[in-house]
Amino acid sequence: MSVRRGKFITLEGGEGAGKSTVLSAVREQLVADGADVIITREPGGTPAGEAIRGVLLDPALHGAIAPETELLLMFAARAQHVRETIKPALAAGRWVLSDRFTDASYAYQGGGRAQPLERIAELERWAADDLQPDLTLLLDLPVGIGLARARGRGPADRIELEAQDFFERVRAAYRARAAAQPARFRVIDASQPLDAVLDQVRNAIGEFLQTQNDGAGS
Ligand code: Z5A
Repeated sequence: MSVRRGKFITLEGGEGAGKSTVLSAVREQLVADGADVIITREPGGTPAGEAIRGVLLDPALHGAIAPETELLLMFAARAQHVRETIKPALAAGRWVLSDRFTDASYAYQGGGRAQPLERIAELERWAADDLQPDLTLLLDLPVGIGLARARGRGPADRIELEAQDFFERVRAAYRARAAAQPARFRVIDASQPLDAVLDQVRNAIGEFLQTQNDGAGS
C-alpha cells in the first residue's frame, strides 16, 4: 500500500514575530488531528545546515559577508535540508513544520539585501528542488514592535544588527508575497497579545485541516 505524502507547513515573519512561541501550539493541533509531525528550522535542520547557520548568524561577521555569499549560504543549507530532512519525511507520510523556508530568502535577501528575484527563483528551482510549502503562516507585525520584543530577549545575531529600514523592506517583501499567493499564505496579525495570535493561528490550521480532510473523503 502506498504511503500518503505528508504536508509541508512553514512559519514566516520578521524579528520577534513570535514564530518560536506559536510553533508548539501548531504542532499540538496537528498531532491532535492524527498527524505525525517533525519540527525543523532554517537556516539549519541538518548537521551541515546548523553549521552554516552558525556562520550566517555570527555577530562577529557583521559587515564581513557579501549579500551574494549570504544568499548562497542560505540556499546551501536549504539544499541539504530539502534532501536530507524534508523530502524523506514527507515521502514517509510525516508532516513537516518548518520555522522559515524559501519565502525568507525572498524577504531578507530579495527585499532586505536587494538581491535580484530571478536569481532567487533560479536557486529555488535547482537548489531547493522547487519544493513549495502546502501552507505558510505569515506572522506580520510592525517592525518597531517586533524589534522591541526581539531585543528584550538577548544579544543580537548578525542579521538582527541591521537597521530598521532593512526590516521594513523585509516586511514589505513578505506582505507582497502573501498578497500574490493568497491560496498558500495565511496572514496572522502578530501584534496582538499572544492569546489572540494563537486563536488566529488555530483557526488557520483548523481551516487547512478541514480542506485536507474534505479532500481525503472525496
Ligand atoms: N534568514 C534569512 O535571512 N534568509 C533565509 O532564507 C532564512 C533566514 C531561512 C534566523 O532566523 C535569521 O535568518 C533571521 C532571518 C534569517 N533573521 N534574523 N535575525 P530565526 O527565525 O531563527 O531567528 P529570528 O527571526 O531572529 O527569530 P526570532 O527573533 O526568534 O523570532 P520569533 O521566533 O518569531 O519570536 P519569538 O522568539 O517567539 O518571540 C520573541 C519574543 O517576543 C519572546 O520574548 C516572546 O515571548 C515574545 N512574544 C512572542 N509573541 C508575543 C506576543 N504576541 N505578544 C507579546 N510578546 C510576544
